[in-house]
Amino acid sequence: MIRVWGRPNSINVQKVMWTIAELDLAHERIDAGGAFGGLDTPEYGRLNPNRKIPVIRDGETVVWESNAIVRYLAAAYGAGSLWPEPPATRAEADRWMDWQLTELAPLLRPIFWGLVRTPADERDPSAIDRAARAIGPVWRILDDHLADRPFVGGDRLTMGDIPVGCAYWRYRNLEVPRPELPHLERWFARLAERPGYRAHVMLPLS
Ligand SMILES: N[C@@H](CCC(=O)N[C@@H](CS)C(=O)NCC(=O)O)C(=O)O
Repeated sequence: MIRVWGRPNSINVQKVMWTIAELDLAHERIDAGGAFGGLDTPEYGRLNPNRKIPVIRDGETVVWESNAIVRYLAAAYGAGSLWPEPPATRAEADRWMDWQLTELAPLLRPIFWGLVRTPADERDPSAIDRAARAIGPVWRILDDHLADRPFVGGDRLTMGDIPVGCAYWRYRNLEVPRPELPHLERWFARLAERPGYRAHVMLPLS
């Protein structure tokens, strides 16, 4: 039984819950973070010294950092499916996971926080606008990559789709100007057929 700490509206928790759903793993999720609190206890600090969500415990193994959790679960339970065995295919999946954290997240965060988690009278419209203009060309890089393959890592869903799939749901639901992203839209339609994506990612932004 895998135990997950985190609230369902956190993008980083969504990555983990979607992965668990794809792998059909027995699990229990404990609400933590945001309005649920619980991150400042000594016990939580021992689980994750960063006092962030998500964290998982699988037997004696504790993992924090969402993309590391997705990799762990894929390696432990998804060999040949979410975890591609050939190193070159795995590197393809892997690099889009790092890309989500390093290239996309720093631009998506100010838009999401600005429009969803900041009261209207406290928003910084110029910071939101700057990030919204900057993120379009970054998404176009993934759009180009998906022009000739159905999923990020090739013919089928891998761990590489998970972080960017969670980020794309947020992006396409934020009220900002977006470029045409036809290949991303076709990929999104494929993700939206998956029960785990619908249950854990396609949620109202909050
Ligand atoms: N790089 C970390 C970031 C973790 C993170 O920033 N988590 C946020 C939620 S998405 C958090 O714990 N916020 C405090 C809270 O929810 O109370 C990861 O990917 O897991």
